[in-house]
Amino acid sequence: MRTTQGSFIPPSEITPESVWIGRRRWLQQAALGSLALGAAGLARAADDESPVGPVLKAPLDARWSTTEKPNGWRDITTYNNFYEFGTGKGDPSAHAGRMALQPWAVKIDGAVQHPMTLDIDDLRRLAPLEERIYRLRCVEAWSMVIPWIGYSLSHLLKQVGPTPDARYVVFTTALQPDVMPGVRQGILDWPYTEGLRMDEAMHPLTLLTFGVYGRELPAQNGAPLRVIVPWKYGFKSAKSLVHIRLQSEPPVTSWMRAAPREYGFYANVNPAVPHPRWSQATEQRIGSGFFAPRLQTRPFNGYADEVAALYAGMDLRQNF
Ligand SMILES: Nc1nc2c(c(=O)[nH]1)N[C@H]1C(S)=C(S)[C@@H](COP(=O)(O)O)O[C@H]1N2
Ligand SMILES: [Mo]
Repeated sequence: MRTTQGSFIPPSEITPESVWIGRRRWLQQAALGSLALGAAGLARAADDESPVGPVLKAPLDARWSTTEKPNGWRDITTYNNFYEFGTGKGDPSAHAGRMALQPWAVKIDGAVQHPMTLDIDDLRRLAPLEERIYRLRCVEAWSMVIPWIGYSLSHLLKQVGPTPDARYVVFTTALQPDVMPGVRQGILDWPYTEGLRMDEAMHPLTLLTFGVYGRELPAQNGAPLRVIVPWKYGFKSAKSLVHIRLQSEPPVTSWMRAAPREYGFYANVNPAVPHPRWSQATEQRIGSGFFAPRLQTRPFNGYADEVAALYAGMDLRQNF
């Protein structure tokens, strides 16, 4: 996902992806045992697939989960978009570990009766955690299946008592320039901000997310908490939240500001509306192998039964 203002992405930021692909290939070969690496090399490859980090367990919520096979830990934690750390898919796993995660608090204010600032422990305890296996469809036409852990954002929003003026929710994410090489390069207008209409934010599918694969979120996936909106392109699912604001006006988000023709406010997954520079009709499932057939992208990323009613009467070509 690069904007038309292409000049601000130096070639050095594009190479890490090829480095990453090289490493993957190495790991695949190691796993096949086709290289004479010995036990250490094989153990390394196996370890890469084992979840690491503090345990965070939650019962599976089958009602809101897909039965598709989840991607492996390695794909989910090494093929990332987190532009604060660079534009390469391997940059977040290489650099996000330096982010300061403690203490962590989220301010919730704006059009609410009870503005509050909650620390991460308060937030995690606010409602029962559930595991939700969601498809994630990136605007770059790849996808994954990911077992997230969290609870519906609506639980938090109800706590603060939205006033009648609360028509939109704005998410602002962490800004730690000292440890974020992408921020120093000015790729986007930082901090990264995203937004939802209030009814989208209140929909049970919208997950306030604390973990993945039975562990606390790794830094590169948006530790210590993020939002996941599975029927929208991945960029709507803002990582490492520090501020949630309710307001009456629609926000101008970071991606809208960077390239308004390419990234709309709604960003609902829509195979019928191509990105100005590529088709959105199909997608590559990460980890399925380079020669695997591409999948047909589904309207609302396959969640149309759950969310299409939110957009009744709207022209989704106009409101892309
Ligand atoms: N703060 C922040 N959040 C972000 C991004 C980002 O660059 N910065 N990238 C988005 C994009 S484009 C995608 S596809 C998803 C990727 O989430 P994942 O790396 O956990 O799969 O995070 C989204 N959230
Ligand atoms: Mo994305």
